[in-house]
Amino acid sequence: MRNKKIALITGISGQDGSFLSELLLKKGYEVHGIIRRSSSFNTSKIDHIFDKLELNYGDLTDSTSIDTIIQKIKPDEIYHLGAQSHVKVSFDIPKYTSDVNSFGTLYLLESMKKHVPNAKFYNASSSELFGKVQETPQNENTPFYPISPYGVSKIHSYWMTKTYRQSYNLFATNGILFNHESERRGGTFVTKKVISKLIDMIVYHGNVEPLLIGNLEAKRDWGYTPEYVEGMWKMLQHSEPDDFVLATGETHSVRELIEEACKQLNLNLEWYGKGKSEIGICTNLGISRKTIVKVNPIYFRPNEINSLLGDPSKAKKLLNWEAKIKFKELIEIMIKNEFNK
Ligand code: NAP
Ligand code: F7E
Repeated sequence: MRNKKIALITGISGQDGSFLSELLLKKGYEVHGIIRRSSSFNTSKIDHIFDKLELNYGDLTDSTSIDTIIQKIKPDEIYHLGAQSHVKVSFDIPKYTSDVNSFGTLYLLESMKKHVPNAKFYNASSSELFGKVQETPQNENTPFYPISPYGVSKIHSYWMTKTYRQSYNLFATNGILFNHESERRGGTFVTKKVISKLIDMIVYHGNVEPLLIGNLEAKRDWGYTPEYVEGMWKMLQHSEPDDFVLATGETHSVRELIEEACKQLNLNLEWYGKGKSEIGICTNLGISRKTIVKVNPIYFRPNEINSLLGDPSKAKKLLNWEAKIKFKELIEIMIKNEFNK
């Protein structure tokens, strides 16, 4: 009998992996993670807890490394968060995205079946599965209609998780998570990109290039990551494996995100033009009017999900999970933490 539960996290160096590691360490787990070899440091988000973690080199495209690690560690809980997680990039590298996101999940499930069939498995599924949405809001029963290589790769991963649950009686759960953000979000995702750039505007008195932005009208259900990793943990403590949506139940556009961030930063923003030529001018940054936002079509996607809105009522009822931090407070937290950095 082991005196500590052992957790294995794929994607431990990412946004969610870093917050989940902190949570599991606080709960007394022995936390192991899989990291990729990189020619430059890729552990900045977990450096503050580095000495408390057990890290193993591996890659989700390499079934041998996955199998060796699971056989060695024999985890009680596996949190599968590793992925090529950028939707726009998935249009540029669709095969690699599938190799990592679809087959990585399969390798983990096979290895779990072989070495630790009594372990619990969390699969990082995504609201991108809903794609061209078939109903609003989206819940666990809403039909899927993915429209990006990322979404399709995650459909494979979702169904493989469900198939292993049903065929081999594994405790394998899908968390269908809507967008969740924090100061640790990768810099190319829209919330982090907008907030860091607007803060740079202030710090450098407007002497920086404008924020180049894509589709201003796309709407997302944005929540705060620490709350979502708590939801992942709760899913694996539930009496049985299942599928759960985690979301705030609010949706806002990229335009609203920029407007709210400007408001909180006391930047007066005025929009001019339309479509590809739209710009945002700030009237109170220095003495002259300054263009701080510019639409740039290079950030448009070949296919776009116009709007996502989650219905998290199942998670509320069965897991007692609820997103307390909504849109405005999320932006407030991200701004505060960005300034502190
Ligand atoms: P993230 O910050 O992009 O982190 C992705 C992690 O996966 C990183 O640790 C990355 O390692 C690792 N990884 C990438 N390719 C790998 C490979 N070939 N082998 C091993 N590891 C690899 O993503 P996140 O925001 O934390 O999201 C966590 C998971 O939830 C992902 O599966 C994502 O698709 C899914 N998801 C996220 C959201 C969201 O809003 N954040 C919503 C729904 C679902 P490096 O650090 O070396 O790059
Ligand atoms: O885009 C629009 C963009 O890249 C959000 C991943 O964690 O959540 C994330 O995927 C929206 C889209 O996130 C820019 O077109 C406008 O409509 O921040 P994002 P995402 O694509 O929603 C899901 C749930 C995941 O599962 C993914 O792993 O913002 N947008 N202008 C832009 N997006 C970016 N990145 N950059 C722009 O300049």
